[in-house]
Amino acid sequence: MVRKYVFGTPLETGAVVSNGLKGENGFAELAGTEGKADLTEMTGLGKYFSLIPAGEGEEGLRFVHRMDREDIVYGLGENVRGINKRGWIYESCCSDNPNHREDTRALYGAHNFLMVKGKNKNFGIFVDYPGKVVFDVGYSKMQELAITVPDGNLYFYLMEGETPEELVKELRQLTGRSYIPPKWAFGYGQSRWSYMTAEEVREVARLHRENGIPLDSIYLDIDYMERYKDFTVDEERFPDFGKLVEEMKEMGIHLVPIIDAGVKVEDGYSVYEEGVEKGYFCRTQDGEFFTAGVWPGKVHFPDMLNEEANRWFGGKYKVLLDQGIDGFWNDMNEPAIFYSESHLKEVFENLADYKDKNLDLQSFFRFKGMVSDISNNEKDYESFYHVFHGEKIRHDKVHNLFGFYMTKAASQAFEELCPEKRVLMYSRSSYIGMHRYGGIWMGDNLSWWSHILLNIRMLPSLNMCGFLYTGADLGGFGADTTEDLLMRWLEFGIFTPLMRNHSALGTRQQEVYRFENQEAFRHIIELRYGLLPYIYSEYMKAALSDGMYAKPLAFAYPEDERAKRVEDQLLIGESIMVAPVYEQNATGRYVYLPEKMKMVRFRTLTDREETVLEQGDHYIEIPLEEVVLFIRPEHILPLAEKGGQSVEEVDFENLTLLDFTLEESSYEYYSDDGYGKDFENPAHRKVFRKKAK
Ligand code: MIG
Repeated sequence: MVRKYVFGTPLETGAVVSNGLKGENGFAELAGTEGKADLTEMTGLGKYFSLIPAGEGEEGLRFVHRMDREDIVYGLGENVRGINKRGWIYESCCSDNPNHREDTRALYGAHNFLMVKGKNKNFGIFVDYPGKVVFDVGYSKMQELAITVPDGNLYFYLMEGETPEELVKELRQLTGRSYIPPKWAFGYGQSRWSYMTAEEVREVARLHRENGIPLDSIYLDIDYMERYKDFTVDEERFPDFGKLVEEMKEMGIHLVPIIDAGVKVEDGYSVYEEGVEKGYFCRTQDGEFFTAGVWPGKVHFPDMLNEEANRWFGGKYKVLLDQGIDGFWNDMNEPAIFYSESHLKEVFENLADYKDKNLDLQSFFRFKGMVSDISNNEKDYESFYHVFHGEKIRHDKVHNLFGFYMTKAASQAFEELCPEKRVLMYSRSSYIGMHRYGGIWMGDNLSWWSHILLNIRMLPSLNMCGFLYTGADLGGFGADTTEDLLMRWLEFGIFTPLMRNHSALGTRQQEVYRFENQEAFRHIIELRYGLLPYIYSEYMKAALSDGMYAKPLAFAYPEDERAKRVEDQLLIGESIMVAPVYEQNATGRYVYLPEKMKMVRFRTLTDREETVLEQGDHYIEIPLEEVVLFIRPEHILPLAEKGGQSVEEVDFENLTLLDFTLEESSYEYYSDDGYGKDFENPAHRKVFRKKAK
């Protein structure tokens, strides 16, 4: 049961698609601005929340819920900390923040969905408000969940259900089905900021193929463009681009270019000129186009929220589609602002005051702060405007929708330009509902061991919010990786739908063939390809049933007090549990088994060992080069024993069925061509069964 509460006159953000549900198991719409307290009493909201003004004389609202000690809070998508979000304060404010630290409050996405799993009550809430929202989950007061919206205009959805999975489904029914990428996008991808020339790209392709390391995609970061201009290709460094794309395809490799949010200000650049002429860029209060500095130098931001501008921007992807490109990643779409022209000017003026002065400490820090605060400055986000549904609206009020609409622009264009085909699309910034248009990657993490754990925890939280196609920069983006870090990370990464190795400019190069134990890397990546029939099948079933691909143990073992608290093991699909190693120099780890399971140890895809383990705690040896997973009782894990160099080469039909059958196990296998869209065709599903001997 979903209840919708309307406060004030909210904006239609576009997050919710299904307004048709009515009645008992559906949807009740309850509106009212007057007498908020009455409203909550009358409509059931009061059962969970008390509603108070956000502060003296403020128009904002605060929803307060008293938590029991044992309650678990799930959700909030892309954020730091645990699967259980208790004990920290999070802000929905899409931010270009490469510091994913324990005390970070906001990352790139705004995922205003959380669930409280209590002793006697389960409920979920979705706050549909596109500006900043604060989720204080036991930070100010350990037992209190307080959600603050700085504005009195919002939709508040309350979901009730027996289990968290039901609540997840209810959110998905409101917001639509998850994005389904082409099958090749489940292969291994190699990325770097940046491969600078066509030759470098060829070399990456060649070294993977020569060394027998499977690979399906190579990513083009900003330097493929001509001076960072969207929808251009540098002709000197990437001559005859279409041919390069073709040549790579012949090797089974897709090139995936990046698209940035800002459009370079440059005379003669058609995207810029058209945007100016048609007035498609965001403007300041005075009606000038807002100018920010990002990679290309000065840029204007397309008004992604304006329908016409949105369609126009989406149409531009055609330039690359026409050259054979079939996948993209959208970056810098929080949008990130290194500086704004106006703020920069102000800083320069103020700096003059400090010149030739003997700085006391206070003025020194003010001086220093002035410069360091220049990027992603709040004031800048308050200084430009959109035309959203015909209404002029200040950016900060709709800040969290920018990436959403940029990605929608692309997705809509793909629907129009190549309706039969799936195109790979994922974004850095996002808002609930964007999962219909694409996936996301988890942004600029670091080559830190703790970020493997962060990756493990973020995956189910994102799945809860609808984002199924996701993954982290494997090996770590910032800072220098090490061979063992990359190896352990890939051993978890083979289970994430998006499996991409990516690293930042200036850091140690981390293509797997650069390390000594190439063979081990090859085996790990081969295992991914062997697991693809299962991974793809589970992904598709999750997407098509509004379910989750990766789950916390608690969702499957709700009565198990231990399982409920496990934060470093996950269920991947219906058949298996994983327990990755995320500590350096560890040669194994403790694993908790909520029930009897069959452990499969992979030395390679085909050299494996099966051991049945009882319910309880086990110390499992996991040497650096090995992958261990656990099959649940009465479940089957289909495996393609002959992997391949690319997804195309994997045999999805002749499978080995690993299983843990006590009496009888069965598995519903989903398989399609991976490129078309007749998802519902029953021919894609068949059932495997096994009986005990
Ligand atoms: O300011 O395009 O998150 O993946 O390599 C950095 C360069 C801009 C941030 C992305 C990252 C990408 C990088 N970009």
